[in-house]
Amino acid sequence: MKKVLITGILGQDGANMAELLLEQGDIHVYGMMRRSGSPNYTNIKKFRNNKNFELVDGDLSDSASIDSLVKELQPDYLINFGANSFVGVSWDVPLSVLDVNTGGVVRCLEAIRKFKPDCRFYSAGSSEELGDVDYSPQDINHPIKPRSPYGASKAAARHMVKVYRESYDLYAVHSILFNHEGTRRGEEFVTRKITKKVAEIKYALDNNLSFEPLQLGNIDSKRDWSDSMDFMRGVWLMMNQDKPKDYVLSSNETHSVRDFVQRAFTHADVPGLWSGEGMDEKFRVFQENTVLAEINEKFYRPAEVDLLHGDSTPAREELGWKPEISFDKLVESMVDNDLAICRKEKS
Ligand code: NDP
Ligand code: GDR
Repeated sequence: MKKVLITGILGQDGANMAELLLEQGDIHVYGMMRRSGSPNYTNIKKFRNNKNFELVDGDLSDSASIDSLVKELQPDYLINFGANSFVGVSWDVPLSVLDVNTGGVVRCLEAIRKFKPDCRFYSAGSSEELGDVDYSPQDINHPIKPRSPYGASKAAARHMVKVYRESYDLYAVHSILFNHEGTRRGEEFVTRKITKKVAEIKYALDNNLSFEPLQLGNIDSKRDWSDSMDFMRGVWLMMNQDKPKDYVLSSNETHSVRDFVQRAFTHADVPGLWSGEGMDEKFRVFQENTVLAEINEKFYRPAEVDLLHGDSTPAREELGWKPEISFDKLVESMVDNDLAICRKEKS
């Protein structure tokens, strides 16, 4: 039975990848989590008791813990989804971001080099590495021009993966993942923040309750959003080729935050329109004055990546990968999920 060690197991991608691999029935998944704080097991509750699943302790900022996991478990694959992944806070804790996102990758590579050199390594790179974009759509050859400590930390990780791959002949991949979301998405990211609030507002309107509008920062920023499950299939394909190669995964479409808001409210049967300008722009119920969403300066970032639009043609042609979940379906599934959670919580 193949052994796969996944870091960041309680996050979105770690849980989705574990679910995908466990469905195959012949893979043993070790999910690495930090034992500190108060862990949230929501994302893994569906498979936590699967006989082929085991939680293990480790911290990407601690070399000893990564070394001993690789030495003892002897994994065939190490898929590194653990990270300080929220771009917005990366200005507040830049050194911690660098330590976990770059140092963590080097710690994994070192552990593999020392204790299991044939273990295949996956590093989750990001479209945030491209940052100040030169052209659209962006492919794997796009210059690296990060705009945040997070983006810079991932760019440095990318260089380290290349160095280790070439120096030690490791099967190590650092792919560029554009934004990917879903029902396991953390609530601080804009898509989930929107769908959660849409559900709360819908419930309030249906029950004649008062509510606070959704508050957002830069609604003009554009992202290439996909469903995380589609990406997990792509990552697994990348990990099972004859030779390691870095690919872009993206939907090849781009949508603004403003557009996401409109679609999410429309799907919840609360159609509305954006009106006004700049900081005074508001999203109101169609032909009414009720404000559903507004701008709050607090959610702006010190520097922004204005436009992300990927080109994943090589992954589609060479890996035979293609996303199955459209942007509309993604928004709808996230809204439906949050409506159900909201109703359950209030009942
Ligand atoms: P999440 O934030 O949902 O999950 C990240 C996980 O990493 C969390 O569970 C967190 O654990 C864990 N973690 C944080 N610090 C450490 C540490 N020091 N040691 C061990 N684990 C740690 O991210 P996603 O699942 O969305 O993303 C997965 C990976 O893909 C990340 O590397 C992210 O940067 C990258 N990526 C994601 C994209 C996306 O759109 N989702 C796009 C491009 C790249 P805890 O629960 O304890 O906080
Ligand atoms: P991003 O995702 O920074 O692209 O990083 P996020 O959802 O946080 O932001 C997307 C865009 O929305 C704008 N925005 C807001 N964002 C948040 N979080 N909250 C708000 O209130 C808000 N208002 C507007 C942001 O400014 C931004 O332009 C994600 C993460 O998963 C990274 O780990 C990953 O590498 C990249 O995607 C690709």
